[in-house]
Amino acid sequence: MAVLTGSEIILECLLREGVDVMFGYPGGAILPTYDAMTKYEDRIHHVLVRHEQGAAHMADGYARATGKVGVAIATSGPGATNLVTGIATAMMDSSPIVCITGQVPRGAIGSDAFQETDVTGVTLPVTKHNYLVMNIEELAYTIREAFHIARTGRPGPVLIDIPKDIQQGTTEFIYPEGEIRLPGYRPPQEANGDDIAAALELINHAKKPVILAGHGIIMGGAAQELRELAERSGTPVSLTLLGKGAMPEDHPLCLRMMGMHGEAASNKAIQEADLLIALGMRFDDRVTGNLKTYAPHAKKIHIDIDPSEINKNVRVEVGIAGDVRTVLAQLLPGVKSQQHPEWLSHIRDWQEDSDERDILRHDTGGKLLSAQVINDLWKYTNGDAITVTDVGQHQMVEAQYYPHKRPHTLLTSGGLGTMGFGFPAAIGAKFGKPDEEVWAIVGDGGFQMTLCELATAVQENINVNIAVINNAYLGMVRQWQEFFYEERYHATPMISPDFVKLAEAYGVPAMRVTHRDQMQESVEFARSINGPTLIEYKVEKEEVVYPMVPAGADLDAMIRRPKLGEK
Ligand SMILES: Cc1ncc(C[n+]2csc(CCOP(=O)(O)OP(=O)(O)O)c2C)c(N)n1
Repeated sequence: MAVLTGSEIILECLLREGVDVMFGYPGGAILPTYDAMTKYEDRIHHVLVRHEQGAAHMADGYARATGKVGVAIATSGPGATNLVTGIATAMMDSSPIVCITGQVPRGAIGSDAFQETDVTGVTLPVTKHNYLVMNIEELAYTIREAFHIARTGRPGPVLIDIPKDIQQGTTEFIYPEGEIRLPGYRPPQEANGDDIAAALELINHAKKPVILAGHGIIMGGAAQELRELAERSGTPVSLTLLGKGAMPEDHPLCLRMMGMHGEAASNKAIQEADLLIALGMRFDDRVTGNLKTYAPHAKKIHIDIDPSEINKNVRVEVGIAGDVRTVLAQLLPGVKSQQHPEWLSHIRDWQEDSDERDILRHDTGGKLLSAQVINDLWKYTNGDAITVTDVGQHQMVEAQYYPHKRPHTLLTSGGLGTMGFGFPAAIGAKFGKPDEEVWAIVGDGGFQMTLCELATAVQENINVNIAVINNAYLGMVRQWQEFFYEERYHATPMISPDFVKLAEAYGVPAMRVTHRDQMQESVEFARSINGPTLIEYKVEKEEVVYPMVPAGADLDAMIRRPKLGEK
């Protein structure tokens, strides 16, 4: 049996988990593991980020694009605390990542040693689970358990804090094969027969049903089952932001996005429905609006892997804690084949009304609008790229104007709404899916939070295209000021560097687009370069994303864009 150092054990265990890339930044407390990496560089590629937040987002982007566990690694103290925003982002969106942090040596813990932070304490509320390894004999099993917890049940981030002397110590390495047994951790799988019967009774007798499909469909690999349920029961499907890709958005039964900036028809259908079938979603306040008036006529079925989500925000008639794919497979044989033509034609009327309000139908007098940019990106990438957005207006415009066909193709920070996520997450996604075309779609504000990763993209020669939608404002906040704070635009006008020159200073080829007729050229330019590129789209400064449900308002109390000719 081989005697290995703790650091070697970490890397051996990562190999056995199938890890071939990790994102990180070195420092004193993790240096033994960095030193050991030199022996593993041919099997595990380490990507040197420029800020640890970027490492966590890259691991997250990798996880969202592939469904596999992403790995970030950092030193103690500031290295570890810099990861926290990325960990919280992964937690809110159920993304499986494992973060490894160095800790001061065991004997120094609690002494306010140099770069000591209680990282398990800090990350307790934002991890699915975390560990401080105090015994080298437990190291290998802990890593195995961490990956198991990250990827099973409701996925999420797990952190392992490893003191420096544990990394330096030695022991016989025995890889813990066999089943992982965790008392109290049994992610539910199947539904019981009574619940299936109760759900079928509601599905087969509904007149105005709507399916609500969330991230769980994508993470749970249930897109095919979702489609079968929709088609067999004739039920239209409304998507959460993170559910985009769960069903092709050009499918006749797809109502596209619901919620605060969702499609009006989607929201109205939810409010008029007599049955909601909620699958792998969690009734976030951005999708329900006012809970007191939410879907008042609907009976509700909720299927989710996390039992604590059932009856949390919305009380349901049938709540099933289970794996959404398994439970849908149980349901499908009992689902009656039917159509709901009247219901669908009613919904189509709402959709036609929305079409008349579409900004793309308006003559904008040569101004470049973010909707045009995103819709043209969709057109010239054949709607088939992986898009990774940042947070703000451009994120919602992406959701509205870039219809997705496949799961895992829109990656975005939904739950935490983390500005700075988009660009590093896109780098992570490209590592996970090297053969796919990856676009980071970011605002001028959020991009400036993590643009230091341009250097990482150059060092790795990673082929990510960056679309900076520059409106010279913190656009989404400006919109709230316009609607709800009497147009007092305080702290939202934003100066930016010359993004083209900045990119070029990093060694990233770049171009600026000010007119719509440059759109195709810009995509061709990005595609022609095998490495990172940046395109700055100078769009109208004072756009508004419609429709909008004001925070806490009824879901169908939307502020709408006027129709052509209306004020
Ligand atoms: C880290 C962080 N800080 C603050 C916010 C609040 N916030 C939400 S959207 C937004 C404006 C984003 O501006 P920009 O990146 O330029 O994108 P735009 O809305 O203009 O498309 C802000 C400040 C946030 N979501 N995340």
